Amino acid sequence: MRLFQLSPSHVRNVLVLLFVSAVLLGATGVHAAVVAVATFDDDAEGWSGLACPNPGVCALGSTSLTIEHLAANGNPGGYIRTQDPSSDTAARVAPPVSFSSLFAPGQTLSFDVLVERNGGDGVYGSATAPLVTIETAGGTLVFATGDLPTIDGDWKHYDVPLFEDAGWQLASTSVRPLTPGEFDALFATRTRLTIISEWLNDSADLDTGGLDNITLSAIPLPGALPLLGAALLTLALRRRRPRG
Ligand SMILES: [Ca+2]
Ligand SMILES: [Ca+2]
Repeated sequence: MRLFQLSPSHVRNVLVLLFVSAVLLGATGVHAAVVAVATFDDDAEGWSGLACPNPGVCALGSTSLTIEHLAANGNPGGYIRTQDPSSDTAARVAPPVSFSSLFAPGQTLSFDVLVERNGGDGVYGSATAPLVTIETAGGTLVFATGDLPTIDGDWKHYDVPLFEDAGWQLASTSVRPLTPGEFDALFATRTRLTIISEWLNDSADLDTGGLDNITLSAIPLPGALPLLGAALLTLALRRRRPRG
């Protein structure tokens, strides 16, 4: 059996196929496809604010919180923000049904944040912040980050995977990592997703957390992949023909 003995012409064919495939993949776009995006250029686009028990555990009971829409100084254009609701609660935002109904496992949720102390004495209360929480039948999925924005700095971008990832933990009676397959099972029972909109310890309730460009995206199957498969199959069949 000498299945993998390739002649120089076969090697050349494979190299040509790989080059053409790379060009096709680039041309057809392996980039993430935007499923939904909130740019907040005109208004808050139906997003709602929540005051949740510290450090942002909305599943323990939340009250509604006013969302401010600002027409300028976003990233770019308009953006939304919430003000620190109280020293007992943390501000978060939740999407309207028109946005949340598009959630599916495998997507990425991205957004830009702006943390402003507004003259208060704001400092981070913790080295990590719960970027996104997903309330499920089995507890709250929490995706936290230790990569915090600069206070009174620029807009900071985050990408949160809506699929199995070491960044996700499950908070119920305690906080623990997920077991393989557990994210998908819990995600299927989700009741609410929230995004952080308050970051600082601030006794004066002055700090605000801005959000812009909340984007839901998915990696589509590249249109060129079937072409690549067909090309490789053709090559394989040609190699199997008897010579002569
Ligand atoms: Ca904007
Ligand atoms: Ca605060």
